[in-house]
Amino acid sequence: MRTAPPPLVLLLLLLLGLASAASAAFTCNATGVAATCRSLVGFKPAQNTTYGAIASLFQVSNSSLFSANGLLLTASADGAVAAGSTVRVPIRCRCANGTGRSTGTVYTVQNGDVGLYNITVARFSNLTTYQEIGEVNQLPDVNKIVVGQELRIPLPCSCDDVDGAEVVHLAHVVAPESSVESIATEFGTKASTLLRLNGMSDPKALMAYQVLDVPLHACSSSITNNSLDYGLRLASGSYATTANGCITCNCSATTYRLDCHQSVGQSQCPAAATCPGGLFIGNTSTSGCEVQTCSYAGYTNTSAAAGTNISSIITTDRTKCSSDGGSPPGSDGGLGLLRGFKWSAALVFLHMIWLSSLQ
Ligand SMILES: *[C@@H]1O[C@H](CO)[C@@H](O)[C@H](O)[C@H]1NC(C)=O
Ligand SMILES: *[C@@H]1O[C@H](CO)[C@@H](O)[C@H](O)[C@H]1NC(C)=O
Ligand SMILES: *[C@@H]1O[C@H](CO)[C@@H](O)[C@H](O)[C@H]1NC(C)=O
Ligand SMILES: *[C@@H]1O[C@H](CO)[C@@H](O)[C@H](O)[C@H]1NC(C)=O
Ligand SMILES: *[C@@H]1O[C@H](CO)[C@@H](O)[C@H](O)[C@H]1NC(C)=O
Ligand SMILES: *[C@@H]1O[C@H](CO)[C@@H](O)[C@H](O)[C@H]1NC(C)=O
Ligand SMILES: *[C@@H]1O[C@H](CO)[C@@H](O)[C@H](O)[C@H]1NC(C)=O
Ligand SMILES: *[C@@H]1O[C@H](CO)[C@@H](O)[C@H](O)[C@H]1NC(C)=O
Ligand SMILES: *[C@@H]1O[C@H](CO)[C@@H](O)[C@H](O)[C@H]1NC(C)=O
Ligand SMILES: *[C@@H]1O[C@H](CO)[C@@H](O)[C@H](O)[C@H]1NC(C)=O
Ligand SMILES: CC(=O)N[C@H]1CO[C@H](CO)[C@@H](O)[C@@H]1O
Repeated sequence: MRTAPPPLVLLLLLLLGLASAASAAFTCNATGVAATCRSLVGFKPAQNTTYGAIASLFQVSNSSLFSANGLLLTASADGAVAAGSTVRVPIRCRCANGTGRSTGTVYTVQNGDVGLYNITVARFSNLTTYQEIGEVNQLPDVNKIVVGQELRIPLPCSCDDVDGAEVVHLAHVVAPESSVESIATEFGTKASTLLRLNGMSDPKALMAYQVLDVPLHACSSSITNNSLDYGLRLASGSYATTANGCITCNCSATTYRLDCHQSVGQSQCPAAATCPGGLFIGNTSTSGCEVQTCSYAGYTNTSAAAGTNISSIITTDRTKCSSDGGSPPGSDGGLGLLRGFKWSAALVFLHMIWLSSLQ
């Protein structure tokens, strides 16, 4: 057991002003159902590790970690992750009082953890600060920790739209040699957007190891706000399974539209369900100038009689006639893409009924 505090390190840091990034929390003004979403943190392990170890460190499933990084679900949890490489970890974000935070990760203090600062650097690659861990866990003294103690680890996140568009927020730890411009280029955003989002006025104020809120272009989805997976936003090149694993959605960088289809090899799912026009989820049909896509729009989970599980997947049918399409006036940004689409009112409820394994 050790409680060894690094008072000198802390004191030095405070004196040098290096600890000024006391709050890594991101702005999040979203309210209501929009105040909860899926967000990402860019984790850079300090030591060689595995996907499985990262999943257990952040308490996320192996499969959600694979899918957030574009790996197949059949990837091995023992797959090696080299020190210093970046792995995107999907976290559940909650917004309150203007800031976004994830508190789903609980860390158990281990032998060799010399204090909260050491934990933030050596275990969580600077994604949080020792001040915030102290605050969230109401620790009177940030230097007093004991092996076996459980600490909630606050991680920065946000659910806000950026410039009117849906994004996935990524908590990015700034590498020493990078600039606001280089980070913007790396993640396909604008330097001005990064500055505004992070409340910075001067790009030169960027500090090494500060956590930057980086908005990633998200695929637009048809998931409605009454669905249990509302807020499932995916960045390009990633995918996720949802609706109790029955639906898999991919985000492709070419269309920036969420492509969802029935998962293969899931046993507790309903038989392939159809949309109007005989389409299956994810199918598109073209007839003349009309294009119909059967899109996944979410699921609900209404509890039924004991032992029975009923969920409903809602699908929306969308049609486009190229006669209204043409070339949309380019005055309204990203929304221009949706011009010419008519959203039909068709909603299909697919009942997924399965017997509980408990008899
Ligand atoms: C969020 O709210 C704060 C305080 O009300 C405001 O200063 C800020 O501009 C808002 N941010 C966004 C992105 O709406
Ligand atoms: C990930 O997979 C490993 C190895 O199969 C397993 O030990 C671990 O429990 C899994 N982690 C989670 C969070 O499911
Ligand atoms: C970490 O893994 C890399 C290969 O990915 C290897 O070259 C290196 O020796 C490993 N380092 C340690 C400390 O095991
Ligand atoms: C938000 O602020 C209210 C009132 O100031 C407070 O009661 C509440 O605990 C705060 N919520 C969080 C998550 O900080
Ligand atoms: C933190 O602890 C690790 C061992 O977990 C150690 O190797 C490292 O030097 C420590 N870092 C600091 C900054 O104290
Ligand atoms: C975390 O920050 C410390 C300095 O505070 C630095 O030495 C270390 O390399 C950083 N680690 C990562 C993964 O950014
Ligand atoms: C859900 O979306 C509908 C429109 O699609 C809107 O009228 C309603 O206010 C939204 N509900 C919530 C709780 O945001
Ligand atoms: C979705 O992504 C997964 C993993 O990259 C891939 O195996 C699958 O074929 C993709 N599905 C579609 C419909 O693009
Ligand atoms: C669905 O409802 C059942 C019964 O109320 C509950 O046990 C289960 O956790 C719910 N599933 C989800 C994904 O919310
Ligand atoms: C409903 O399904 C969920 C997910 O498979 C399961 O965790 C839950 O126990 C089920 N509830 C009932 C009442 O069968
Ligand atoms: C025409 C077409 O794309 N049909 C596909 C619709 O979706 C089902 C199930 O995902 C596929 O089996 C069909 O090939």
